Amino acid sequence: MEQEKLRIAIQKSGRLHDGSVNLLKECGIDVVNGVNKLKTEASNFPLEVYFFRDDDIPQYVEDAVADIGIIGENVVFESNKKISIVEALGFATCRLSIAVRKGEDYKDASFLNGKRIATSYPVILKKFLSENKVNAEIHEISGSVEIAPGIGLADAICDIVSSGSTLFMNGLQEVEKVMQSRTVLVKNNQLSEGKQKLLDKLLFRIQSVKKAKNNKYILLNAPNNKLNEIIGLLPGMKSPTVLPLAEEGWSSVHSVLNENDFWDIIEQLKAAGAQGILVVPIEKMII
Ligand code: PRT
Ligand code: ZN
Repeated sequence: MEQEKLRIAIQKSGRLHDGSVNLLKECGIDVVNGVNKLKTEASNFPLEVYFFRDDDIPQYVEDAVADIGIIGENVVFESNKKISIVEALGFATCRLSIAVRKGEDYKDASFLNGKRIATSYPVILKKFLSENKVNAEIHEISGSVEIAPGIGLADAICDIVSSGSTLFMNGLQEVEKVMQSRTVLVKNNQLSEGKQKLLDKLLFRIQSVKKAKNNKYILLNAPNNKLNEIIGLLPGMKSPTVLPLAEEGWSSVHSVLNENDFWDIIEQLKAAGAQGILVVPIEKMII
């Protein structure tokens, strides 16, 4: 019997394309470049890769044209399809915000009452407005939302923001954060047992890659009389590895540090007498 394959839908081109292909690559899955193709196959994992517009992916995953997909949470919530989020992927993070013309005296959402708001996200915006008891007119437009206030098409916009420079360049100020959006892996709700197993295998790899990115491998030299203090500063996966150095009275200490605690702990290690500190990226982390 032919082996079952998992079908993943990723963005054909755009902000999520490279991140999606890179993630698969980091998981040890080679995807032949398929920019002009609808579909390609991984050479070393039972995976078929489909290239779609991101907005179409929720429907295709719900309809089981693809089993899983990579999209922004903004698209997941806007589409309202019966699919499930399985994992946040940690790239192309952004937020969906409301912005008004610079200089407007905006105090709270009641400012938006009776106003026209241009957006490509009518579903999410409608929910926000009703939660905030605002009665505004929603103008759905599909691109270049940020120019709408400037050309008199709207009084406000609700759009994706990442650095904020698009708003700035269009004379707008961000006034409400409607949602934070991460890029996520989604799945069809009725995966066969075989496909779920393949997904679990892929997820295990994705989680190992994510953990590795959040952690660094650290090597340092410690005078033996400071060893206990230095080891006490290192969380490590279990406990640090300690090896004697050729020079009497010194040891080499190896451990793993979380990115978030990194600078704090390095300072403390130096203060405690650690020397020759080396910090190296970790490729995969299996725990
Ligand atoms: O052709 P297709 O439909 O597949 O692509 P698309 O044009 O709809 O999507 P694309 O590639 O622009 O974005 C895909 C996903 O990336 C979005 O659904 C978000 O989840 C995520 N993402 C992350 C962003 C941004 N950052 C982003 N900055 N999507 C859009 N933008 C746009 C935003 O619309 C605005 O025009 O960038 C501008 C704002 O950026 P700053 O940096 O100036 O604030
Ligand atoms: Zn799109």
